Amino acid sequence: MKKRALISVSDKTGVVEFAKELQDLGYEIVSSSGTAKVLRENGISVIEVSEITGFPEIMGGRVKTLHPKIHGGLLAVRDNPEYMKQLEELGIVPIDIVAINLYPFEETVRKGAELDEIIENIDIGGPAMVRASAKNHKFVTIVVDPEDYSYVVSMLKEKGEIDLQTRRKLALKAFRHTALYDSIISAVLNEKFGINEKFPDELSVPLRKKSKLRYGENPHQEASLYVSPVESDGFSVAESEVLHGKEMSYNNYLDVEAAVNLVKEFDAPTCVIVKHNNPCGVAVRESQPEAYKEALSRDPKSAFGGIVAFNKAVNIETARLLTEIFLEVIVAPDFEEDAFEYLTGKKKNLRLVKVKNFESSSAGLDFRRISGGMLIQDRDLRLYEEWKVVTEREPSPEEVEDLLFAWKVVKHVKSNSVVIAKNKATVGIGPGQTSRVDSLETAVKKAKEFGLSLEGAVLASEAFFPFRDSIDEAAKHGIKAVIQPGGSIRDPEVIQAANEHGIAMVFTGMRHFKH
Ligand code: 93A
Repeated sequence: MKKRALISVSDKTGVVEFAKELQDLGYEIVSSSGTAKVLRENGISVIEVSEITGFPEIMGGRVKTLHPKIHGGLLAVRDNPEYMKQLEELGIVPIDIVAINLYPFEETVRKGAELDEIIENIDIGGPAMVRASAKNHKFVTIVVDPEDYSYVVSMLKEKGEIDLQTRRKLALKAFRHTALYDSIISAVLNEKFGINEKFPDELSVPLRKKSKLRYGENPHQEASLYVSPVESDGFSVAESEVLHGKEMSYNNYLDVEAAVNLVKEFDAPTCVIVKHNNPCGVAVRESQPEAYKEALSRDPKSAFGGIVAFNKAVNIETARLLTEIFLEVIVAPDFEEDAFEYLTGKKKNLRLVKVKNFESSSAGLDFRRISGGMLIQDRDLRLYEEWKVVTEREPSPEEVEDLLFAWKVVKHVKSNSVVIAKNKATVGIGPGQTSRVDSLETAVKKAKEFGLSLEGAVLASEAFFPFRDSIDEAAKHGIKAVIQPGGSIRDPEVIQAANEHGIAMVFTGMRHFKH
């Protein structure tokens, strides 16, 4: 009996060549109507599915291959004589090779189609055939990716068959393909129906590999970058364009994420410099080069090899300054043409990264892997619940501006975190200490190291002060205003300390732990 190949594809890329090769190798080609038409037009003889089923395609193609004559052929267990006898009696012919790709659901969503059209593009018969063939991989080769046509053909030419290990690999790929397809449908409809269920009982998160990374956090760890096909029209660091320079590393992506999320908090020209996921200098100024100069001056030692983020397109004046020290990445909504020319001319390796849809807000959830599971939460997108002055002294208008600035920064620093700021620039940042007063000490130490005055500065703490010690310490250095969530049982003691020192204090009612 002649070997049979079933081909039913929406994406017709490479299908004509593939079918021709199979025909030359002695396969009989079976196809659904659209595929059959293309193949015939290219001189390939095809048996239409409807000829086999004796049933026309109905309801505009909603039902075309869903038939025992097809599915019996896909699921035929060649080494079971009883089953094979059944098939023979019913005139069902086994199918050996199957090439399918599904209705373009994602593309239909992306082009902004109406819900009816989106739903019509949910493939039913395709996945059924893909899954049947993958289940029966012991006898059937299932190809879901046009990229695989050529090596399937070469293996057939070389060995006369597809070996079992290859059939298994292709089956895994096929199951992953239908699983991804369904997870995308579910995610898209969740949004389109306005149901927006965030924490369903079962969760499948669609992700598609974008690139293999050179290595992970360390050279002995393997790593890859995956992107979300359903978040593709929003703010995306994963889909940033690396316009120039060395390949982005795993740590570069993490630092870019940290830097960009912080710089997005501001409207006026702002520069954020990040090292190991924490900011080491942040400044808001009227002009971008000023913002960069100020941010850099806050901790030039840490900034070496840092990630620099801007909230406006990088201009030529800033570009000139950026080539003065070694930096890993410059990330921005864009680069002005002359700035881009200048930077690429001066620095071969410097990564220039354009974030996708910088202006859109971050969507989706925050995922953290733990052994055996995953922690999922809302992103920390809000700033404060209230703005309540709790001290006798009200902060001055300048202090209010600095408090708000420091509060935005401290939200993006690893806990425990303290940020000291003045004139809308950081003066000292104390990240990731195990006690709050240690964070304060780190921030003070940084300020002193770079000759920055703490007199008249403000202080932000991402969580409440458990004791008055930090306030007493801050007062010693001339800190004049403090912002913190409040909520400690010792708040009265902390407020009293502030009053004693003439410090103004604001409670935000919102904590920003960052682990
Ligand atoms: O509408 S369906 O869900 N019903 C079916 O019975 C069916 N059979 C194949 N979609 C179905 N297909 C899909 O049609 C395939 O997965 C493929 O994407 C497409 C190929 O159709 P045509 O050959 O007519 O272009």
